[in-house]
Formats: sequence, C-alpha cells, structure tokens
Amino acid sequence: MTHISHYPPVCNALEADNGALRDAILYHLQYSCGSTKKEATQGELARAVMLAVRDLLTERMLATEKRYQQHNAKRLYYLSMEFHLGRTLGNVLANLGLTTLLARTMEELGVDLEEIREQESDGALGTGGLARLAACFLDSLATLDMPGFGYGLKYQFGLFRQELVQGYQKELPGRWDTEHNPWLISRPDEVFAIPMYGRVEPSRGRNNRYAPVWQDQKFVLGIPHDMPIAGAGGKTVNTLRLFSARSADAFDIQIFTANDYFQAIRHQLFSESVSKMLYPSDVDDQSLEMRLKQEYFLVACTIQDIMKKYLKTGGEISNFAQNTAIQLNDTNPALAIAELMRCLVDEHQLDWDNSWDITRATCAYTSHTLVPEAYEKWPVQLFEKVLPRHLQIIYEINHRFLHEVRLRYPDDENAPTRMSLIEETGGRQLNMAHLAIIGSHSVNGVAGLHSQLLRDNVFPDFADMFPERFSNKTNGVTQRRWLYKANPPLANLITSAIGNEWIIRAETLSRLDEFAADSQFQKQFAETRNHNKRSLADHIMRVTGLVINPDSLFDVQIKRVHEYKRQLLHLLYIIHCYRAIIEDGEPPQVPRTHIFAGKAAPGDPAAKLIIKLINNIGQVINRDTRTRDMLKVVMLPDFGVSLAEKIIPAADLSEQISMAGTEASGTGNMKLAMNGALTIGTRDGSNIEIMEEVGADNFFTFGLDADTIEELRTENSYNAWDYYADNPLIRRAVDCLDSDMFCQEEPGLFRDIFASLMYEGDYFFHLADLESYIDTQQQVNELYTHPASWRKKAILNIARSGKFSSDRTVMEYAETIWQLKPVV
Ligand code: Z16
Repeated sequence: MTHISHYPPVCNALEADNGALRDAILYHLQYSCGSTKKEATQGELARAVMLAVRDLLTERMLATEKRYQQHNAKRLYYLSMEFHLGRTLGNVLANLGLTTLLARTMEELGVDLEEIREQESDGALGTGGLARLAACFLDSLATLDMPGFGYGLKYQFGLFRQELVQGYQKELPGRWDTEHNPWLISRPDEVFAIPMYGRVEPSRGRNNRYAPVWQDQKFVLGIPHDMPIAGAGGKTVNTLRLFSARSADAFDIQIFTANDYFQAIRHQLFSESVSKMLYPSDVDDQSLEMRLKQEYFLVACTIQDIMKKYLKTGGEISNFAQNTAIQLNDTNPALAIAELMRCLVDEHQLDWDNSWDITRATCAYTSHTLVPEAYEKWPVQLFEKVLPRHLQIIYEINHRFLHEVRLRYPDDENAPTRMSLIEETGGRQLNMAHLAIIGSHSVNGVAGLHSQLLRDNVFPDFADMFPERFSNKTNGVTQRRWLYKANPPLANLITSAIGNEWIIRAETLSRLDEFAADSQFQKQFAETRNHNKRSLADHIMRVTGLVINPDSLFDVQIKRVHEYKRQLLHLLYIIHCYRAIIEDGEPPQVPRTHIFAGKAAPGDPAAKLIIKLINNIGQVINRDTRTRDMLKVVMLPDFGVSLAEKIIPAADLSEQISMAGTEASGTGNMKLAMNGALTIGTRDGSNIEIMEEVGADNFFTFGLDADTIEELRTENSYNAWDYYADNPLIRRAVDCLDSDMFCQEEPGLFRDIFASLMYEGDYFFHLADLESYIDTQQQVNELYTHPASWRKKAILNIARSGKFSSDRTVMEYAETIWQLKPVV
C-alpha cells in the first residue's frame, strides 16, 4: 500500500567511509564552533554533531526540491500555529539509519553519544496533540516521498517548561534555542513584508474597476527559517518553514536615523512581539490582539511565499489550485482563506468568482476539537482595526454565501443567522470555523466519532448544505519516532520476529499476531518491558527521589491536564484503593504505580488544582507505610515529547478516560497501544477504533457512551447525588475532597473540586462513570495476575495497531483531499 521502496536507507554509503562523518564533526567543531576537540564543551560537541548531520540533510533537501521542480509536482502546505517536534537528532539518525555509525564515530572520538543527545532540548512549539500530530504528519509526508511542507512560526518562547513547586505548576521559559538552533537554516534574504492596520480607501483602478486600496499600514517583516524534515530512508527531505517577525524599520536606515530613534526602537519591539511567544488564546484583550496579528502573520507570510514560488516556477494563476493544496490545522490559520482571496483579487486583479473557485479548490480544513471555546471567534471591532481589508472581503464572502443559503432554505428564516460568518449575539464576532467551512472543499474530523459529531451536533447546517465536503480522517502517529526510536528493545524484538518492513509499513505489524501466544516470544517481550520499566524507575528516582517497585503495574496517564480528560476520575479510583487498604485492610490484588504527567493551561485554575491534587495524594500515599509497595503515585514534571518517549515504552496500562464525546481523537492512546500497553478507556475519540482494531477482548472499556451522556444532558436528568447516595465506596472517595485528608497544610484546598462535582452538576460525569471504572480496574488487576494472558493481549495490541500509523492517515489525506502523489 505504501509507496516507499528504499528502506534500509540510502545513506549507508557513508558506512563504507566512516571517516567522513568524523571529519565533518571535527570540521564544524573548528569552523562553526570555533573550538577544538580538546577544549570543546558538551554543548559545542552537540552542535558540531548536529551541524554535520544537517549537512547530510541539506544535500538531500536540495536534491528533493530539484526533483519536485522537475516533476512540476503539486505541493501541499500544512499550515499550523503549532508544531511539537521534540528532539531532532535521534529522529534523523533513526530515519537515515545512522545511529550505529554515529555511535561508533563518537566512541572513536571518546565522546558519549547519549550525553550528546541529552544536550538537545525539545522543539516544543505547541501545546498538545494537535502540535504533535503536525510533526508526525511531516515525518510521514517525507517518508512517503510527498511534496508536503509545514508552515509555522518560529516563536522565541514556545510552550512553557513546567516545574512542580510544592506540588503546584510553575511556568518557566522553554529551553529550545531558536536563535542559534543548529537545525534551522535562516533565509534573511527571502524576507516578506506583511501589512497590518491602516484603512481602506475606495477608489477606481484600471479600467474603471472598483479597486479598494489598503493604505497607511504598518509593516512587519517575516523571515523564513527552514528545518529539514527527513523521511525514513533519507531520500526525501522536506522542510518545515518557520517565520520570525522583524521590524521593518531596522531594515530602513532612513527611518532609523532621520526620525526619533527611540520611537524606532519601540516600533521594533512592537513588530518583534509578533513571534515572541505562543500566545495563549484564553486571555485579555491585549493578548487577543497579539494572537490575531500572529495568526495573520503566519497566513500572510505563507500565502506570499507560496505565490512567489509558484509564479517563479512558471505557474499560471488559473492553474493554482491544481498545483497547490493548503491544509488548515484547526481554525487558527483559517484567515488564509481571506488572505488568498485578497491576494488574487487585489494583487492579481482576478475577478471574484474565479478567485473564490481557486480558493475553495485549494483550501481544506481539519477540526480537532469538540470543546466549543476552542472554535475561534474574533470581535469584529478588533478585526477591523488590524485587518480592515480582510473584513471587507469577509463581508463580501458572507453576503454571497447568505444569498445562497436563502435560495437553498427559503422556508427556514433562521438559517442565515445560524450560518452567518458574523454572529450578532453577544457582541459582533467573526466565526472562523464558518469561514473555514465555506472557503474549503473539504472539512474533516480526526476520528470516526468526532467526524460524526461534527456533522450531527457542531455543524449540522453546513453538513446539510455541503454533505460532500465532510469526511473523517482518523489520526495516526509515526511508528518511527514512537516505536522504532523510542523503544529500541521492543523494536529489535519485533524486527527479529517479522523483519523491519513495519518501520515503513506499519500494517505488517500484523505478522506479530502469530507470536502473541508464543511463550518464547512472550518471554522476550517481558524482558524488553522489564528493561524499560527499570529505566523509567531510575528516571523517576533521579527526578523525584521516589523509589518505585519496577515489578508493579505501571498505570499511566500522560496528556494535557484538563477537566474533560478526567484525571480526577483516575484520582478518585486511587483514593478508593487507598482507603480500601488503610480502612478495610484490603490490599489490592496487584501492586500499582500510578504515573501522571501533563501541563495545565496557565489560565486554567481548575486544571492547575488537579495537578496540585495529584501531587498531594502522592505525598500522603507514598509516605504512608501501610501502603508499602502496593500503591504509589508519581507526577513527573514537564511533559513533552522526550518525557513521553521515556514513559510510553514502560507503560502497562494506558488511561484514556475522557468523558465520551469530548476527546476529538487522542493520539497518546495510539502510541501506548503500539508499544504494548493495554488501554482502559471510554468509548470516546479514537479509543473506539483502537478497540475495534485490537478486539474488545484486548481492551478494557467502561462508562457511558456519548449518546447517553448527550441524552442525560438534554433531559437534565443526571444528578451526581444519586450516585453519591447509592454507593458508599463512591461517597467515601469523593468525601476526601471535602475533608483535609490530602491538604493538612492548606485546609479546604480541594473543596472547590468537591463543589464542582457535587454542587455544580459534575459537568464531566465523573460520578456517573466511577463505579464502572472501579469494576473495570478490578478486571485489570485480575488479568495482571495472569502474566501469560496479559502479555498475549499486549502483543496483540502491537500487532493490530498498524492502522494508527500516520503513514496511513497521510495517504488518506493525499488521496482524497490533496490529490498529492509521491515524487520519486
Ligand atoms: C489540541 O492539541 C487538540 C485540539 C485542539 O482544538 C487544540 C489543541 Cl492545542 C487535540 C485534541 O484535543 C485531541 O483529541 C486530538 O487527538 C489532537 O488535537 C490531534 O488531532
């Protein structure tokens, strides 16, 4: 099914002459770092290594571009405000097949490669799954030899680094060095000038054509920086292009010297703030304006860049859509639709209808959420101030669209109000999802259930009017980072059993099916797991000082902390177990270590309090001698790609317990299943599909389904007190939050959580699902006491996880949305 033919990698040529890599490293140590082998710091060595590896990528990147031009290939631009790359070195080495060679080279140089790799910090230009998905897609696109390019922003400060201070989340600047990042190739000569603010003058242009002129703008300059993205085998190297903002004045000596010097510097600060940091969206007006500028900046730089490249290679505007696909990652880059219209109508003097056809044929939109607040809306007033011309264009789009709506639904007088781009209730606002749907030829969700809910509940009017636009593309993750690179012991075992084809064809993992019950294979599988669990135990010891039992069941919940993901449900279960031990003298059947990791949004006090609760429960339980080796609770700080790569290979149980109907897809669930963890999960997001693939026997599911919850909600018939009254075990667990059992030093600290459950309607149905969850956890314990049965199911999870490769996802997008073909 996949198109890749060249694995193992082409650059094994280097093997023949391993002096070349060493020489390149020494060269960069001297000429790029200005150092010597004797004097070099670890940081300089790491930089020299990365630059030497980058040279290999640069050659391939240029060759790839040449190949694309020769084929006049259609290109995909993946627009995203966020990309979560993690570390790059290990991934490049894995994809190029250079890990062993570099290890040997470093040994010759007397340097520990592991230490070098630890020098690199995570490229965390994003918050959650959406950002990591984008990075997985880039890996798959390159592996599939497809001309697909990421477009994003080079934030000076990406996602914050998380520390835990007295159990509270503390936010610190991230460590990814964007100024001197060895992977990035800066291109200051390809600068783009981006207009903002100003006003629009109606005027008559050529041929007496109405030609509005946007003038008196402020300009911000966009500078591209390219990150090479190497696919498996290393034949194709695409790029992720990140823009940074610069002041226009800095380039204009005139302004700088003639006018007020300090005024000029102030303007510089104003401009550069555009890519300063990943602005949170849930915030005050000033940040809102920054966020709008930032989203526009990405979109405008990208469209200019695409156009310039397209015209330079001889493309005709009328064929633009045949040669270009733009994928909008959530609503953040939806402004691309208005900007492309502006570019075609204002700058290329194309007529409206043609421009609109081109725009729609080019753009496609992915929604990643069911959380209503995540759908962006811009106050019209703010929008008009920053982007006056775009507002006009959006009015015109809306005017024409509502005309169609009236023709189509003559008897439904509210249809135009419901579907308008401009919401009139609660202050006038632009609805960016509506713009994204109207201006695209494709709208997709990220898992089967999610796509269905989008059609039925979120955008029913649009699904009725444009049924052919809506589709599903279930997410996937790259097995190269998440299994091959993250879990070498297991990867080697798999390869020894079924060969290495799975690295580029994940569906061949199914060959493992026949090994699932094989006692020899099971034994080897158990060894890899033990090894990984011991490494994680060591890491936990180093980071937290806590000694955990590596033979206990590792029960893992790692993801953003948010009420809908229900870390609280997991905690209520832990409290339940704790009280069973200390009050009922009932030790659990199997010892467990509960491992949490995740960040809360800085502006989300409820999520932050949950983090504190995890830590406090850990404090109390871990030091209570009555629980001894049976129960431990760990929270590891600073969740991100690198930490996930440590935890996932060691996980026995994967917690995917969001309230059904809230998690669009989830992708951590896929990574964990692919590494042989069993899932305990609700029927939500892609859990449903994982269960279908691996088989209900090999998956623990519990809780109410999305339909039932929706029903209870509309009927208003759910009452947490019923569950509290009916089940003394539930009451005993929940009551702890009203008491000071876990907050002796800060009495009353968790009463708000109790109140949200008991007095504020338990919006996420914790109590409704708790009993079913506890019962299912009991089945987990049961199974864990039968290691052979457990291992068999774990191996079957790996064997049947092929569907969840992002290679499959990307091929689906390529075939049905982008019309994108491999170029070899
Ligand atoms: C995000 O990470 C996601 C959705 C969203 O609107 C914004 C952000 Cl930052 C996540 C979804 O929550 C998750 O279910 C999904 O798997 C992921 O996007 C990738 O599609």
